[in-house]
Amino acid sequence: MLEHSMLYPKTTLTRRRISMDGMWKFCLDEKAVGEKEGWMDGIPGEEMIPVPASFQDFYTEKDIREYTGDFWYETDFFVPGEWEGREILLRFGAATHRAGVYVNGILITEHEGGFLPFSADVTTVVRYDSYNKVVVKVNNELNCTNIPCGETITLPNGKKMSKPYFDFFNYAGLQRSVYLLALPRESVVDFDLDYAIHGKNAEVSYQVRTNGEHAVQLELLDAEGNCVAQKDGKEGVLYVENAHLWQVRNAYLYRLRIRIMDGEELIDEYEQEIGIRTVKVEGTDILLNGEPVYLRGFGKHEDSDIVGRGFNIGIMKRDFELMKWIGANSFRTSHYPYSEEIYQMADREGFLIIDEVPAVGMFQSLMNFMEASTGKQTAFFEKETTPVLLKAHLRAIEEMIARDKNHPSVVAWSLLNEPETTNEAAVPYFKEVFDLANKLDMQKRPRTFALIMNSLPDTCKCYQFSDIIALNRYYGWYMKGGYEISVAEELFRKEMNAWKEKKLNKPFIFTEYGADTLASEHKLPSVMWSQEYQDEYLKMTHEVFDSYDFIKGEQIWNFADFQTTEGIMRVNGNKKGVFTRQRQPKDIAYKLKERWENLPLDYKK
Ligand code: GCB
Repeated sequence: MLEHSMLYPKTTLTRRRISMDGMWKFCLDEKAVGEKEGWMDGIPGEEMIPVPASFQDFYTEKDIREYTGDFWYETDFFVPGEWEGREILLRFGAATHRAGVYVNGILITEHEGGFLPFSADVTTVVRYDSYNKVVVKVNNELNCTNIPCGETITLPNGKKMSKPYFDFFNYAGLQRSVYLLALPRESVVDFDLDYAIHGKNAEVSYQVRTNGEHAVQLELLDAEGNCVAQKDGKEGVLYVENAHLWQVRNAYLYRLRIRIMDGEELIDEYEQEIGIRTVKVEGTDILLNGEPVYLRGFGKHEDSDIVGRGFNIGIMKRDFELMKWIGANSFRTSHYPYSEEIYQMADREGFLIIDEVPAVGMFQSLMNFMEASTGKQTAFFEKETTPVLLKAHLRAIEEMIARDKNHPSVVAWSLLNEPETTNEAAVPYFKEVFDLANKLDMQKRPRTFALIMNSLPDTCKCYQFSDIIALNRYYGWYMKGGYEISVAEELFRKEMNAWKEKKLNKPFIFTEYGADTLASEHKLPSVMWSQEYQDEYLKMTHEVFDSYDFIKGEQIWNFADFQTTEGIMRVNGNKKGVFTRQRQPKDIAYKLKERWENLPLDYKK
């Protein structure tokens, strides 16, 4: 069980939250001398940097952009005297990829994993009615004992460098908001919900976890603030008459209020918006509220100019506007859980999320996207260090599910992206990963993983674990692109026919397909990289999708162009975006809009 609550930080009658976002002191630690030189009491220099943000793209020096190793942040925070007697926490939305938090010189907590929140309990070390110092040592090295996987090399000139086994730039830092929190000593720690719909009415089953013995009360408020159901006790069922269901692109949110009471006295109060909906896989259908849905949308990234992977509230807004404009209804949080605010927005806008844990890079290659198409196999899960990796992976799943389980938008868990599955050693690894997700999720949402190009009907040893089979396929791009596209189509259909013959009776979705396209290039007749070729590629691919009844969704790669490691296969990043990195449409956006606006929600019912 996780030591700290993963609930989103909020101010309520009993809780206080102060944002610590802003300019923090910043310092690279090239020689790894920070601890020895006592940086936990204060870091050297006067350099300041924004939080939240990735540190890489602010600077003009390449040595900073590519910097790999330890780097430190520092700021001061004031703790009001009236908070004495409460639990005082510093809550980090994310620190990529690992961090140690020092307050007033004392190491309070360490956290591994760069895309999920953690808290430092500073109750016993803070000074009240005065300023306190927080120093955070962050490290962005990649290895194969943590996710995402990769390696760190040292160049002959002594500089370290990240070598990701994945295709996005290794942005790092305090990339999400930091909050100072004051909580009651006895508080709501966690809650789980599950839904059942009976005609016009609904049942909301719940379990609340607190860290004390006092009584718990629940209230469910409708959008107007009227209480529509209430119940006492840490476990039970809320009965809702004439329930408004949370529907695709037509969300209705209730507000769940959880209180801990000592007789008439309020000890703690926590509130969260929730949506009443069910999710289920039945045969080859994905059912929302019992009705089949066809997914259309994107694999995305948290990625934008200047702030890198730092949470950017303006980009979030623009992305949702573009997704609405184009007629999308879903996205996958490739390749890591996104900032919590993005799920809140999806809850409001009625988007379906496939929530992905940062288990990417489990096909050992610096160019996995290319090499998987050549049939290359790597014995990734046979390493001596695999048990250590598995532990980190399971921990990330636990944190992700704890953080995201109560968002109505989250309809499936993606537990790995493009792992090596052609070797028996993967099987026990997968079993643990899939079993844990099922155990932790009260709603038992469908689980999936994205299959890489060499995970084929006759080579993949792990697809049986998936409730939804999710394929990443690039026929006509990495395989037989350009004038050979007719061969690509044949090979694609051959693969789909082989899946069909397996009669798996499960829904298939495409979690990736796409072609790199430069917004600047037009060419008639088409060549690869031109906008015309992106169109041809999609026409072919969509025709294949439309030919198979069991294909129940398409999430194109990628929503927008994004930054990657530099190399001969990437032109200042990956250019498979339907939109540019600045969030303007390529030509294909208009074609996709036409297709998606005309596909019924229950397409292939
Ligand atoms: C993939 C990966 C994704 C890459 C993409 C590509 O299979 O899952 O991270 O960016 O291919 O464009 O090569």
